[in-house]
Order: sequence, then structure tokens, then C-alpha cells
Amino acid sequence: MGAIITKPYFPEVSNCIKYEGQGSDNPLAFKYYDADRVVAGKTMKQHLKFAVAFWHTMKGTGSDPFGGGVYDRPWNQGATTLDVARHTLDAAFEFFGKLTVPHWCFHDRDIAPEGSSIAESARYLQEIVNHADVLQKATGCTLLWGTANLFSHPRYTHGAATNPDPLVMGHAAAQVRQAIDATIQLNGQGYTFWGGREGYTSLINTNMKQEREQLAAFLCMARDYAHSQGFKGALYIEPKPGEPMTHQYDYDAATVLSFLREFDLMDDFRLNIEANHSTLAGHTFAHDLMVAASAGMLGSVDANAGAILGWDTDEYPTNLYDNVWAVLVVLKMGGFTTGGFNFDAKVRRGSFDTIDLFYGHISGMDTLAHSLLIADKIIQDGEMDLYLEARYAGYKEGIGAKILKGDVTLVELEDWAASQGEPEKISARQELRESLFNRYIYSGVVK
Ligand code: XLS
Ligand code: CA
Ligand code: CA
Repeated sequence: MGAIITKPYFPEVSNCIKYEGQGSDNPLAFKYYDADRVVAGKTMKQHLKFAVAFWHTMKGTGSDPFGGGVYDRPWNQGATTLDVARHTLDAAFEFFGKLTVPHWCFHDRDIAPEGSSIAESARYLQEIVNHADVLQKATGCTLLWGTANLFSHPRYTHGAATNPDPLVMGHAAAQVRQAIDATIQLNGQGYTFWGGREGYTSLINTNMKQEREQLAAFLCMARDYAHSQGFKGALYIEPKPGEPMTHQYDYDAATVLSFLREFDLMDDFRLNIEANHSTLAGHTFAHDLMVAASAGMLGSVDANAGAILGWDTDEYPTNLYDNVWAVLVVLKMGGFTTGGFNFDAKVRRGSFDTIDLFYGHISGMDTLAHSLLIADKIIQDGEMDLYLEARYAGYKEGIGAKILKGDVTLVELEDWAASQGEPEKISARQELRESLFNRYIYSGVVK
């Protein structure tokens, strides 16, 4: 993949980032991510399907709840807002090419400015999407998923689809309709719904039943539109428990699954699980991934990490332990189809330089590539699976198998228990399992 560069926005990186192996001390080289290396029948590139998040990487300013923007970005200039948008897109594709990521993700308002009317916003977006189309074709970097920002504009203060005012839902409909068209034009593999402000700040002024019904109705309209336009990609819901709202209706993976079941949407949506949102919900990343994958509903992953601050800090994933679990879940479900690992992550406020964007992504890509090698080793060795099989062997045959088939009554089960006496006490060997897991992580099995 060659970057087409009209003007180098990242002159500090003159070539594409290359794999140099674990021995390399070049900070601008991959130590583990070797795109064409085959692991478990596919290349690393095919397994991991990395994407860069346009909003953090190109539009991030370093602002936080205590202060405004601090970065000077060279692409942030131009005579008009559309010029700035074009330059930002050029810079983005230069970055994607140099980083060698195969995919990107965007919100409508990241890539194009909002106009003074629905029609003007649509024109702006169309112009920028045409430009993105050219850049995609020239570089080979394609869209993992698109989405609409239904949370930044003041009109969305009380929610978009869940807003008490149908006119606000109407504006959201316009954005989603246009963003779906943009996703289709750019051959996006998916389209994501993150319910930015779809929740409440207080129950005192909220009709929860009504708001959840509005959200379901909106999702149905969006699904019907996407299908009517021949969209073949996946539609994702991304859970997040709160922030900015006190409570969000897509709280976590289990809540979203129950919402989809309640409104008969299970066939049309999959889940996009973000690490930092899982931990904000009080779960581990692995927990939410497993809840989604166990229901056959894991579609894509927003790779990042949280901190102890208690808000969505969107850091780059650097923790091997959590990410080995993430890749294990993905490998065990047979890998991604439409999804991938999207770096919904940003540099810290104090990391001012554009080169920090490379360091962050290289670190995240290496963490996930290393995790892939370890997860593959765990699966190849088979020890973990054998242990789990042995632990639940009682349900494989005999009375256990009959229970699962629904062939045993409660009374029959009681009679059987009475004939057997007390169950044996069997250790779950958690500490042993933990130390074996660490052996995979630390043993250096990965060359
Ligand atoms: C915000 C979300 C958002 C979604 C896309 O917390 O992570 O960025 O991924 O709207
Ligand atoms: Ca996200
Ligand atoms: Ca986030």
C-alpha cells in the first residue's frame, strides 16, 4: 500500500513503518506486527484488520474536562471549513499509508463540517466523501465502519432518537441517512450506532419506556433504509454505560442483547465492543467480549484502554493480558468477518507532537500482534480447552447430557441425586490456571 501524499504532513516519518522484529530498538518500527506473517491460516493483517479512528487521530485537540485544545495540527488550516476538511483528509491518508493500516473509521462531522441546513450539510459531506473515495482508491486503505455524530451539536443535548422532540429525531434521521449513504459509497464493511446521549441525566423528567421505544423505532428505520440501499455490511450497536449521560440505554453487552431481543432486532445488528466502555460498566474487556461472542453477536472491537480516572480516557491498548483475552475470544469465534480492531484511542494531552500519533498506534498494533501470537499458542497447545472440557465433562453424557436436552424432570433429577450421595469436592485450580496463562505470556514462546 503506497501513500499518496501531496504535502507531507508527517515529515518526521519519511517511509512506511516496517516490521523489524523484537531485536529492533527503532521506535518507528514494528516489533511484532508483521502484516504478511501467517498465523493460524491467515496473515496478521487479515486477522487483526486494524483501523484508525479519524476523530481522535485527526480531530483530537488534547482538550479534557479542565481545559481546551493544546495541539497545533498542520492540517488544521484553509480558507474555508471545507478546505480544512480536505486537508485533514489528505493528512489522514498520509498517516494511514505510513502506518500501513488497512482501514479507517469516521463520524460524519469529523470528516465534513456541519452546514446551516440539512441540505447544506448533505452537500458538504458528499463533497468530502467524493474526496475520500479518490484517496481510498489511490491508497488501498478502506473503510471499516462509518457513523454519525448524534451527540456534539446542541440540538442533541437531550438525546437524538430518545429526545422528547420528534424534530430532533428528524435531524438525526437526516444525519444517519447521509452517513449510511457515505458508508455505502466508501464500501464500508459496517455502520456503527453509538448512542452518544441516548439515556437520561435524571429519572425525574424521563419516561424511560417511551425513550427506549423511540430508540428501537429509530434503529428499525435506519436498518430498513440501509437494506433498501443494498447495504451488505454489518450494523453495530456499541455499548457504553454512561458519560455524558448518567445512564445510557446501551449500558453493556448484556443490556444491548436484551434490548435487541425485546425489540426483535437480533438478526439485524451485531455488537461493537469497546474495552474502555466495558471497564466503565464495571466489567473486564474480556467479559463483554465473551457475552457478545457467546450469543454469536460479536461484530467488531474498539481497541483501547481506560485508566483509574473514572472517565472514558481512550488510551492505546498496551496491556498484554487483557488483549490476549480479546484476541482469544475473536479467534475462537472464527475471526472477524466485517469487523476489526479499531483504535478508538488518543494521545495524552501532554503528547503534543504528531509523531506521538505514530508511537501510540505502533504500540497498540504491536500489543495486538503479540497478543495474536500468544492467543494462537494457547489454542494450539490445547491445554486450556482440555481443562474446560474436563471441568464440564459431567454434562457431556449420562444425566448431564439429558438435562441439557431437556429430557429430565426436576423430580427425576432429585431421585438421581438421592441415589448418588454427596458430590465430591473438586478444586477449580484457579491459581494454577492463572500461572499457566502467565507462562504463555512470559515464556517467550513467541518468536
Ligand atoms: C465514545 C464512543 C464513540 C463511538 C463512535 O465514547 O467510543 O467514539 O465509537 O461514535
Ligand atoms: Ca468507541
Ligand atoms: Ca470511548
